[in-house]
Amino acid sequence: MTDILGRVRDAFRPDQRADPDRLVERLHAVNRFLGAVDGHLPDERLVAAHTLIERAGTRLALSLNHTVVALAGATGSGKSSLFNSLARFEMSPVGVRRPTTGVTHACVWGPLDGATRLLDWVGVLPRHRFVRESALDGADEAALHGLVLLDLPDFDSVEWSHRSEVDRLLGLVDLVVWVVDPQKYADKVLHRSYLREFHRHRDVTVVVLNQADRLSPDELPRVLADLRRLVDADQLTGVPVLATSALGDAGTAPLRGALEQAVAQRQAALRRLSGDVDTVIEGLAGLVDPGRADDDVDRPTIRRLIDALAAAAGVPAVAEATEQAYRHRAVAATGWPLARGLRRLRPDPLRRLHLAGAPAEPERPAEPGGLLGIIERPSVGATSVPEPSAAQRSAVGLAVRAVADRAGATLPSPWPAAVTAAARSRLADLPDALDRAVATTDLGMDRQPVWWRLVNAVQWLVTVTAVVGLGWLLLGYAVRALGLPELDYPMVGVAPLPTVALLGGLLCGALLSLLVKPVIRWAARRARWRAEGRMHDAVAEAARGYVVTPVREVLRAYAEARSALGVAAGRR
Ligand SMILES: Nc1nc2c(ncn2[C@@H]2O[C@H](COP(=O)(O)OP(=O)(O)OP(=O)(O)O)[C@@H](O)[C@H]2O)c(=O)[nH]1
Ligand SMILES: [Mg+2]
Repeated sequence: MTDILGRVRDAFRPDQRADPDRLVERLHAVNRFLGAVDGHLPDERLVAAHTLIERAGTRLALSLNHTVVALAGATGSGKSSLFNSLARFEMSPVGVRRPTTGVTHACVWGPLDGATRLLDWVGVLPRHRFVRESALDGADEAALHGLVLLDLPDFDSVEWSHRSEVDRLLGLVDLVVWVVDPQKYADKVLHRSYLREFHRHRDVTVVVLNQADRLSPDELPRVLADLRRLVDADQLTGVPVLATSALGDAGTAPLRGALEQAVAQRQAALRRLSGDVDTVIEGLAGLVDPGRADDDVDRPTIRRLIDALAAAAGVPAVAEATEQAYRHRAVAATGWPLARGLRRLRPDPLRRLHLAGAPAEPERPAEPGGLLGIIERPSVGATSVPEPSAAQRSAVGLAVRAVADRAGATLPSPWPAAVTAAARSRLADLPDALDRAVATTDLGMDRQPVWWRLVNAVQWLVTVTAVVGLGWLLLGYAVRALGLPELDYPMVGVAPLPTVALLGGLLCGALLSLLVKPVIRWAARRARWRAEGRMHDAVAEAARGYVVTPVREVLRAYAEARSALGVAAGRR
C-alpha cells in the first residue's frame, strides 16, 4: 500500500509544481497569437486555441480549491460502483442493464458552496449532485475535501448522447481516472481514440484496472503488466496504473490515495490547462516556422511594381507631354512677339491631357475595379491619360504577384495565401489612386522661369526698336511724299539710324530665337525628368499604400504570431 502511494506521489511529481503565473503568461501568449493571426488564417485552424482561451479563462476564475475528477471508461467497467464505493453511499445507480449511467453524477467532498458554480459550468444537473460531508465520517473524509468526483456515462456507448457528454466533460475536468476491467482493458477505441489523445495530460491521468477481485493472485500482476505496456505505448509513461475493486474499502484504497494526493496538491486544474496549452501549441506549430527570420518585401521587387504601375498610370505619356508643353510654352514666351499669335493657335500638350501641370482636383469617390480595374481603368478621372495597354496591365498583375510571392516565399502554409490576399486586398481602389497620383502631382509647370521673362523683355525691346525704326522710316517717306522738308536721319556709320533700328531689331529678334532654341530643348528635357520623378514618387506612395503596406501588415502579424507562440511554447 505504502509502495503504491509512493508511486502515485512520484507520478504526480509534487516537486514540479505548476506555476500559475507561467500558465497565465502562456495563455496570454496564445491569446496574443490569436489576435495577431485574426483575419489572416482560416478560423477552422484556430478553433482549439479559441476554445482553450475561453475554457481556461472560466476555469481559472472558478474555484481552484476544488479538483474536478472524472471516472471515465467503457460500460460495465465499474465507474458507478467505484463512485459509490468512494462516496460510501449508493449515489449513482449500478445495474445489470447496459449502459446504466446516462447522465453525469457528481459528488462533492466538503461544503457544496464553492463547487456549485463549478458544477454549473461543468453542466451537472442539480438533482445529480451529492455532498459528501457527514459528521459521522469524522476525519476520515477530510483528506478528500475539495474533491468533485464525476461519474460519467460510457464513452463507447450505443447511445450517441452518452458519447458526446463524455467528450464534452473530458475537455473540462481537471483529472481523468480511466476505469478498465479485466475483459476490455485492451480495447482499441479506448487506447487509440482516448488514452493516446491524452498523452499531453500525463500529469492528470490515472488508469485503474477495476474488478481486480475477479482475477486470481497469479493473473493480476500479469494483467497489470500488460495494461502498463499498453498505457506506455499510448505515450502515457509514468501514469499511475492501479488495481482496484469496488467491492470494499480496501479495494478502492489505491485510488483514494491518488485522489487525496491530487486534492492536497491543488495542482490538477493548472496541470490540466498546461497540458491543454501544450496540445494547442502542438496543433498550431505548423503555422509558424520558429527557425526562420522575419521577411520583408525586397526593394527590387517594389521598384518593379512601381515601374509597372507608373507605366499603367501613363507616367511616360504625361512626362512626354510635359516636355512638349515646356517647349510649347517656352517658345510662346520667348519667341518673336509678332509670331506668337500663331503659336497660341496650337493646343498646349498638357491641357490636351487635361493636365495643366499644377496640383488640382478634389478627392473623387473610388470606383469599383479589382485587378481588372487597372485593366479597365482609364475613364476614371479628370485626366485623359492614355489607357494602359494589355502588356502594361499584365505587367501590373505580375508585379503585384511578385511582391506577394517574394514576401510569402519563406513562410509556412497558409501564410503565402494570406500575403497574396493582402497584396490584392486594395487593388479595387488602386486605379483611382494612380489616376489621382498623376493628376495631383505638381509637374512644376505652373510658374514661368525668370529667364523666359528676361528673354521676353529683350524680345519686346528689339521688336519695339524695329517698330520704332520702321515708323521713323515711314514718317520720312510720308514727309517726302507730301513735299515737306526732308527729315535728317542721324547716321550710324554709313547707315541711317531708323534703318539700323529696323534691321537690327529684326535680326536680333531672329538671332535670339535661334540662340534660345537649344536652351529650351535642354530645359524641356529637365522639366520632363523633374515631372517624371515627382509622378514616380506619387505612384510609389500609392504602391506602398495599396499593395506593399497590406503585405507588410501580414508579415508583421506573422512575426507577432511566431513570437507569441514561442512564448507560449516556452522558447520565448
Ligand atoms: N466483482 C466486481 N464487480 C464489479 C466491480 N465493479 C463493478 N462491478 C459490477 O459490474 C457491473 C457494472 O458496474 P457499473 O458500476 O454499473 O459499471 P459502469 O461502468 O458504471 O457502467 P455504465 O454506467 O453502463 O457505464 C455491476 O454489476 C457491478 O456490480 C468490482 O470491482 N468487482
Ligand atoms: Mg455507471
